[in-house]
Amino acid sequence: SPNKPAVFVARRIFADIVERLREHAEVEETDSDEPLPPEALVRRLQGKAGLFATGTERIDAALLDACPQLRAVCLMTVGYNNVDLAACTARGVRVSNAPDVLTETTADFGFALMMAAARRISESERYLREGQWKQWHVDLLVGADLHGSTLGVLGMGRIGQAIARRGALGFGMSVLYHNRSRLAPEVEQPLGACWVSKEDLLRRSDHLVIVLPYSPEAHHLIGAAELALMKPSATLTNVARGGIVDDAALAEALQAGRLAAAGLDVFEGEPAVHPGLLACRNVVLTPHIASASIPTRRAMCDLAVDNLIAALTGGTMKTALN
Ligand code: 8YV
Repeated sequence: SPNKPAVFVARRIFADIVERLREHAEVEETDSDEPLPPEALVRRLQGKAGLFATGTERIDAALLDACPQLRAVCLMTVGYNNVDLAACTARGVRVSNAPDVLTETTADFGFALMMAAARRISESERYLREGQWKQWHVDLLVGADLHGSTLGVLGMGRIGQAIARRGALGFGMSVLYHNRSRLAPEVEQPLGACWVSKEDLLRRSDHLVIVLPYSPEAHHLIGAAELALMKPSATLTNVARGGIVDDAALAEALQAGRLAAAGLDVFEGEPAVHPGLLACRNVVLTPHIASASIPTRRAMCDLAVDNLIAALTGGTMKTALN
């Protein structure tokens, strides 16, 4: 109907969720799993008041100026590092992300990656599949323990806290964290979590997990100098964003035995992966799937659709960013 606002869905998502959006909006969608090049996105956005976005689209002043009818950008992701929020706000474009709905799923996966790295699960499976398993050795594929060790959380937001909870309450780990601000005592206490400096966190952690939002200030926050502070027996897990860790420096540290193992779901320049990391046996690599459970991916899409409908019908977005 001509009264419904026009929206564009920038990637193929769940068909029934698009149908729900159609009840409130004139929907144009792409059936593609490929990211749209910026020019194509601008073209498809002509005349659209809303955008259902997947976090990878660059939403900047140039795009906004080329799409003057755009009123709302709703992301199905928690990370919004590809959105120039100030440029949106200046043009009256409302923006939302999708926090909370993916917290526990992402924490589960971060924990799984950390365990896989510590206990060498990927490496063990490769060993078995390659037919190398001929006999038992006392030190065959021995790894590091999680229980009783020190968990370090860099970025103690929702997901960081959910990982800390798993470590403290489920695995008897001591929890250290570094964050711009300290948690309230009533949040720290049940986890036994201690705020420490970034340097102390690096020095003291047996298992470091990175769960920080990406920003230009966070670029290469973990580089060669930071990795050098870590214990050679430690593991590093990243479920945040590529670019926070200097992948070349990490590959070097892993290859040189200056770090025991890593679990990585995100990469600089993904979907490309640094060849040095691909060459390391002691790293578990996954294709940015930490939030990828069926209920969670659906909840992320549902939340973005709820926000889009609210923004375009004069309602209140549940998780507005501006
Ligand atoms: C997405 C994410 O799967 O929410 C986020 O910030 O990183 C993931 O949940 C990914 O960003 C898809 O582009």
